[in-house]
Amino acid sequence: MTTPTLKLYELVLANGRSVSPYVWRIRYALAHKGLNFESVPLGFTDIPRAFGGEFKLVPVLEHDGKRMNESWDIAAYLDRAFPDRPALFATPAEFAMARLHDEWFASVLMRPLFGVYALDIHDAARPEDRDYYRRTREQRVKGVTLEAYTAGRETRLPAIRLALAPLRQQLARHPFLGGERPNYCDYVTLGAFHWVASVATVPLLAADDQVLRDWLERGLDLFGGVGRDPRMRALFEP
Ligand SMILES: N[C@@H](CCC(=O)N[C@@H](CS)C(=O)NCC(=O)O)C(=O)O
Repeated sequence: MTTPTLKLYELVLANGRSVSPYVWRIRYALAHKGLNFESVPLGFTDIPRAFGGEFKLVPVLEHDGKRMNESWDIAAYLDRAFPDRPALFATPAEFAMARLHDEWFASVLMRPLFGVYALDIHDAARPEDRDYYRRTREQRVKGVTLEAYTAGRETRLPAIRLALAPLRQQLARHPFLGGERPNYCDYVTLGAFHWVASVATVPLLAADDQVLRDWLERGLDLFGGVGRDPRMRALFEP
């Protein structure tokens, strides 16, 4: 079924791949609801121009000419605007629990992951975006260069792998974080792995991390394989 009125503004790298973890969760959310969309690829430095300064970050979703940002607002909007499609959040409690999952993942994992992949993102960005990315990200880490910020990054991988233990425990009980079927917790988490897989020059996960490997394979296969992309880099050590 086509829904030509939806446009998703995405952040892309030099190879054209969509990189943002927040965009990826909306890609999955749209697929979950069976909604097609037109993709509008933007580089880092295109974003302010594309929205006349109204939005500084993507995802931005356009529906019937109305634009909105913030991935959580977009996800909630999709359930309101398309109530006849499969719900992303079956109840307010599910919405609240998925937000809790996102808060946990963001506070425990997103910054350490940035610490490992900050320079890889720079190197994978479009050449015309690299100076902007470096300047803004080095400001964010108090003027430390991306090279210094990521130095010795391999030594930080064991702690990150350990921090993923709650996911493995849940996935030993159920095929998806959401239980028998994927829910927004899966999309939030898959989004982060897509971010890493877009840029990683060092694999995040150990070769024998079978539980996460199996879940990722299931996640990539969802909705006819929307997550499959030959440009993805290895997430697992050989
Ligand atoms: N809270 C926002 C975060 C979105 C966000 O951080 N987007 C990043 C990409 S991961 C972005 O657009 N960055 C552009 C820039 O830094 O100029 C959401 O959930 O949508």
